[in-house]
Amino acid sequence: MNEEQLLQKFEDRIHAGEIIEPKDWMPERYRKQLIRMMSQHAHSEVVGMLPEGNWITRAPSLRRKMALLAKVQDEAGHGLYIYSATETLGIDRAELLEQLLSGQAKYSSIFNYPTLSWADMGVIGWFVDGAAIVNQTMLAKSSYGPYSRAMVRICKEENFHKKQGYEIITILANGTPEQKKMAQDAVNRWWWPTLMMFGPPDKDSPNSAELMKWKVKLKSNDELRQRFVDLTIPQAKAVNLTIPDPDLKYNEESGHWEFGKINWDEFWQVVKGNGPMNKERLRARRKAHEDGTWVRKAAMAYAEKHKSKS
Ligand code: BYC
Repeated sequence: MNEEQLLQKFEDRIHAGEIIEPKDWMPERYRKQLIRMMSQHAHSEVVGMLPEGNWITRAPSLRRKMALLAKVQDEAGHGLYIYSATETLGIDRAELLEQLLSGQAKYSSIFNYPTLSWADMGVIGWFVDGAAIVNQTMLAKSSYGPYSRAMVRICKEENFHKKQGYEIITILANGTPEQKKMAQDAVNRWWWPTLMMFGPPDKDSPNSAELMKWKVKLKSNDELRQRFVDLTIPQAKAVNLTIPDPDLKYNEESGHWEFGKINWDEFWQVVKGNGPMNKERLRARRKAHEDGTWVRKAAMAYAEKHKSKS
């Protein structure tokens, strides 16, 4: 078969809802797009450990400390699954890590904001993991097998993350006036950056058309953003917290919540590396990588020794 026929067969398979596996023929562009998106996702999980890791020692009780520790550990695991899934596309993990540490690779904008109070741990679980669930439930049906299977497992864990976050917020929102204020302040700071997580509006999203044609993405950035808003507003009302958007309005006809303008200039600044915490996040990742050198060396030496024995 020539290239054109192979492409036709590949697209027919996608159209028929078949799953593409690593050894199957795929267009180079599909492989490249997956490596781009999946590696950014893996990096996001690993960088995503930092804003919360920062609060493990300051969690207000042993129960909260254990839950947060487990959540941050889960995120390391998610990074690992997705790096492994990306490696099935023929790229080495060391190369992907180098792209992250050199500042060349992107990771989710959301992790470039600071975590200023304990309520931020609640709101990250509720909003950020909530947004991740909306995005990843769709990706669990994506056309690339190793990615979709990783998403199924990750979504299960994200559900716990979201529940622990919403529980923290519910307790603070029903607590003392200071606690309620802390919860509202966290909601005010994280709402808009969370909406940005879904990526630029569809009209400014250069990758969406191709990704949707090949069923890597099954829904657009704007569709998923809307779904998140529709799910989250009732949850905010249930705990008497206010979403910081004066333009929020329920549209009876469409059954959707309409929301105000997102500051896309801020989003692109953060993506370009100029967010409040970009430099700090990369500095922390580089330090963690350097500090881990001896562990990697020891693991390699152990593996080598084991190999020569068997
Ligand atoms: N931040 O054409 P577009 C998590 C970039 S982990 C930074 O729409 P696409 C969690 C985009 O890369 C969250 N950059 O792109 C972890 C592209 O640039 P390049 C991560 C962004 O791929 C721990 C350009 O803008 N989740 O949830 O069609 C604890 C144009 O965008 C962002 C994933 O990665 C952003 N927010 O759609 C808690 C999920 N948005 O590469 C939670 C998988 C866009 O062309 N990824 N850009 O230079 C996706 O679903 C899609 O890649 C996106 C973007 C929806 C994010």
